[in-house]
Amino acid sequence: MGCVGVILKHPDDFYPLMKLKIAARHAEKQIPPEPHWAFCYSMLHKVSRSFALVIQQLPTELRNAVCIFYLVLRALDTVEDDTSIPTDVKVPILTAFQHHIYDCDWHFSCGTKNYKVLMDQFHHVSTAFLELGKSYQEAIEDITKRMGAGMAKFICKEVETINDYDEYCHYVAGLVGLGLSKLFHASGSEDLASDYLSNSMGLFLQKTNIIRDYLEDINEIPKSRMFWPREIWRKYVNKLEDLKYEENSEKAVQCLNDMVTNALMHVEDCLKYMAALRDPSIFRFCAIPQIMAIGTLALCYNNIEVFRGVVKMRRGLTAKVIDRTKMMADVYGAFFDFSCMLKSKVNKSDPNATKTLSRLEAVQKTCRDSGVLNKRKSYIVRSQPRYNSALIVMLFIVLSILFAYLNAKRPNN
Ligand code: IN0
Repeated sequence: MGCVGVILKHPDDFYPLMKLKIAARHAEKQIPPEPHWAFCYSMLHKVSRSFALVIQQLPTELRNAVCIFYLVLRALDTVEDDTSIPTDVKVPILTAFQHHIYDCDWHFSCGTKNYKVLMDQFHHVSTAFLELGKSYQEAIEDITKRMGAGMAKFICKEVETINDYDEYCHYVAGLVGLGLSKLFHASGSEDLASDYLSNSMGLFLQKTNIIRDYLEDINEIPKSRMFWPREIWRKYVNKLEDLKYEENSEKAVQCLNDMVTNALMHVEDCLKYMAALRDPSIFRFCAIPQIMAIGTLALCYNNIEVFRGVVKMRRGLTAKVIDRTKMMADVYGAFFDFSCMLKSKVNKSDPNATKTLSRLEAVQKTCRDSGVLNKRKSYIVRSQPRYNSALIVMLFIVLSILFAYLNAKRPNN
């Protein structure tokens, strides 16, 4: 569907989309003048799109630490992901990464596109890292060390059991939660959150990514990447790749629903973590990715398209989440709405229906018991497009501007 079609189908996406565009323009103009910081912030915008905007809203000192933490993690990820690096070269790089961040002369060329630039010019990241406060540096160093070791462990090991799955997700995302909690605490704005809840925040995000990216990971060249645990998929197929074949559609969707049900077990911990945050900008930074995750799970659940192509929340819905997430009431509201959507998709004949429904009911109970589910705009998408007069006027204005612009650009003859 074209841009105009999407706006016609979801007219209330228009305003938050415009706001997001303006915010992105504004953020891009705020790149710091020092070359190393300029590199870090422009790289952040290139690799993380909307998430960069939320980082940008953090208080300056914490924002710099999070920006560097994010780029260090991306660099580690680039090394881990690059299948052209032999294992005996890759493992020592991963396990010594906590030293590389202190060394402005270190670099290792790998990855493609923006990630190649990040790796080639990693000295800018190290230079900026060395300007952070000691407590920020120590938190980043500690997590880099533990994550590098964990990634190295899983290079030679497949994700067999659900325990392995939780362990892998702990290394690549749970530790990010632990690191961020330390950075928030170091900034003086938050109490130190428990490792357990911090880990759950990362696991919920990473499990959602793993579910959503099934096809991309299985089709990876030269070698598939497999993160779905055998303990789950073996109940449905003999090989993980069999899930993508049309003749296995029914089993594939059941397996997918099993994976979503597994991810849902982290929701209550995530709500607890977010409810304890005090600083509004830190709260938004944490809450937006979490709402995106539950929204993505709602979209993926019972959806065969996960095995056929890309299933992502539409840009307008992302813009709406960014626009509307201000306090815990908004989070409870969003989790309640997306749980409703998930509940409506559960088929009684699904082998995990009872478990899925009981997890969703528990989430809804937490949201209801918060006592703040009041009158608010719903995230649930109406299936019928609504054409309202405000939209038609808006569209008319936009088209007129576009027409005038195109006319002005026509060469005079
Ligand atoms: C993140 C997380 C993140 C943000 C806030 C609190 C967190 C607490 C625990 C763990 C992770 C937390 O959020 C980002 C979100 C992101 O990058 N979104 C992408 C969208 C997309 O589809 O990729 C964007 O471009 O906007 C996240 O996914 N991860 C991440 C990485 C580093 C940091 Cl500092 C924070 C990655 C991951 C693997 C889930 C941890």
